[in-house]
Amino acid sequence: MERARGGGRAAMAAAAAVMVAAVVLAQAPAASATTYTVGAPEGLWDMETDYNEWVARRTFHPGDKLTFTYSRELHDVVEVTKAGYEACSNANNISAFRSGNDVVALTAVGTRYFLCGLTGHCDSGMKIRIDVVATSASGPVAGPSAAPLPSTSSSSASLPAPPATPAAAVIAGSLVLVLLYALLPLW
Ligand SMILES: [Cu+2]
Repeated sequence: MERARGGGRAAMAAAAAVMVAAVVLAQAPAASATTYTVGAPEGLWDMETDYNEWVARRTFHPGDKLTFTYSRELHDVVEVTKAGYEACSNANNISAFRSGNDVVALTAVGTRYFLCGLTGHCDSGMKIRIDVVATSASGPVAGPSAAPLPSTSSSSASLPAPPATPAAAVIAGSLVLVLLYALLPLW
C-alpha cells in the first residue's frame, strides 16, 4: 500500500515536471525572436548600404522582425513580388510603408522582397531580399564556418558576431531545478 502511494506521488511529480518542461520549451522560440534594423549597424535603409552583403551575414526565422529606418522625405518601403523585385517595379506592390520607422513581421517561412519606390533608388541597389527559414530543432549551430562573406574587404574584419542564444543552457538548467523540486517531497 505504501509502495503504491509512493509510486503514485512519483508519477504525479514526474508528470508535473514534464508539464513545466513543456511550457519552458514552448516559450523558447519566442524568446529567441530578433528584430533587425535593415542595414544596421554599418548602414540603414539608404542608397549606400550593400543589402546583399547585409543579408548574407544574417539568418531570418519566423517571428523575427525587420525595422526600416529612413528619412520620409528621401525614401519609402514597398513590399513587392519576386517579379517586382527583379524588375524594380512596384506596380503590383503587396504593401507600402512610409512612416520612416516601419516594422515588418516575418511571420512565415518564405522569401520577402522590399524596395524603395522612389524613382531610380531601386535601380541603384535599394532593394532587399529576405529568406525566412525554419528554425532548426537542434538549435543554432554557431560553427566557425558561418556566414561566409561574398567579398573580402579589410574593413569588415571587426564585424560583431550575432549574439549566441543560450536558450539550450537555460532550458537544461530549468529542467534540473524542476526535477529537483518535484522529487524533493519524496525523500
Ligand atoms: Cu529611396
